[in-house]
Amino acid sequence: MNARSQQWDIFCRVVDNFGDIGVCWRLARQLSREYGLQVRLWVDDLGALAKLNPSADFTGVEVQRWPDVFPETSPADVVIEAFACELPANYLAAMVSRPPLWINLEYLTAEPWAAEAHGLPSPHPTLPLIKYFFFPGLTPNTGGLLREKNLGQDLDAARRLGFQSTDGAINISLFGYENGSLNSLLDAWTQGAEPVVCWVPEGRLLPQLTAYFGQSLAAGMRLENGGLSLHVLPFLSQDDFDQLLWACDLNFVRGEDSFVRAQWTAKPFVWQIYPQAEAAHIPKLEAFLGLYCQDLPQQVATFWRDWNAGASVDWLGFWQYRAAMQAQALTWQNQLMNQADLASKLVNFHKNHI
Ligand code: TRH
Repeated sequence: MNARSQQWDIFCRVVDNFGDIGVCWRLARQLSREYGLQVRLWVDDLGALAKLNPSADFTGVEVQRWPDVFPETSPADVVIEAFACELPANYLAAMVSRPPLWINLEYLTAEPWAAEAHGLPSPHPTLPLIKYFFFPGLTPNTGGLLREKNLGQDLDAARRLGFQSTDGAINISLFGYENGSLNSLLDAWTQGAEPVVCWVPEGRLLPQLTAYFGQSLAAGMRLENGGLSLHVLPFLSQDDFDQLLWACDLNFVRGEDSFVRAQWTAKPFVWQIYPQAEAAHIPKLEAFLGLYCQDLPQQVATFWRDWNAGASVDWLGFWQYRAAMQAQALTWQNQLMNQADLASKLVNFHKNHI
C-alpha cells in the first residue's frame, strides 16, 4: 500500500490539561509531514487544540471534532486510540468488515514493564478484532518517543518571545501544577547572589506567584524582586513553547509531553509528574530517576523528589551541580537520539502487520 493512499485515524479525548492533545497533535502532524500519510485527528475538545496551535495551520491533517453522536464513518487503515480513550461504538462495529491495525497508544512510563507489554495483542471480548498495546518509552525495546526530523533550536522564535541574554543570569522556564515547594524556590531565587530570569507561561502557577509577590500577575508583566526577574508570558503556541525550552538553561516541566521536550533540548530539567490517586505516579517518577540520575550526585534526585512532594527545596544544593547536570542532559539526549522514534516505530509496526 502506498503511503499517500493510507488513511490513519487518531482518536483523542482531552481528559485533563494539554498533554493528551499535545501528544496527539504532534503525532498527527509528524505522520502527515514525514510519511505523507492521510491523517485524521478526532478530538473532543477543539479549544484545547486551538490553544496549542492558535494559527490554526493544520496543513496535511484533517481535524475533526469528536461529537457525542458519532457519524457513520469508514474506518481508516490504522486506528490509534490514544490513552485508552475508547472508540465510538458504531466506528468499532464498522471495523469488523475490514479490520484495520488498531493501536492503543499508552501513556509514557520508564517502568520496565512497559517494554514487556509493548506490542502485545488484546483480542476484543466480543468482536473479531485485535487491539495492540503501544507503549512509548525511553529504552530501545519500547515504542520510543515522539521526535520530529526538524527538531532543533530556532533563535528567531526565542527573540520573538522577548528572549535576550543577560550576562551571568540563569534563564529558567517554569511550567508546573500547583506546588507547595514553589515558595522555597522563590525565596532562594529572590535572595540569591546569582541572578535568575524566570519565564512562566500563564497557567496554574500564576495564582501562587501572585500570592507570593502580593501583586496580581498577568501575561506580559515583568516583576523584579531581589535577584529574580520574572517574566509572565501568554500561553504559548506549542512550537513557541518548545523554543522557550531550547532557549533556557534550566526547564521546569510537567506531565508527559513537556517532559519529553525538555529531554530533547539537552538542558538540565526538573519534572513535576502528573499526580495520580494513591500516589500511583511515584513509582513512575522513581523509574525515571533510576535511569536519568544514576550517575548524578544524589542532591539532584532529592530536589526532584522534594519538588514532587511539595516540600521545601534546596536550590543551591541542586544548582551547584549545574555542570554535571548539563553533561548528563547531553549524554542522555544522545542516547535517546540513537533510538528509533515513536512515529517511525508505529509506521514499521503497521508495515509488519500488512
Ligand atoms: O498539560 P499537562 O499537565 O498534561 C497532562 C499530562 O499529559 C499527563 O500525563 C496526562 O495524564 C494528563 O495531561 C491528562 O502537561 P504536558 O503533558 O506537558 O502537556 C502540556 C502541553 O502544552 C505540551 O504539549 C506543551 C504545551 N504548552 C504550550 O503549547 N504552550 C504553553 O505555554 C505551555 C505552558 C504548554
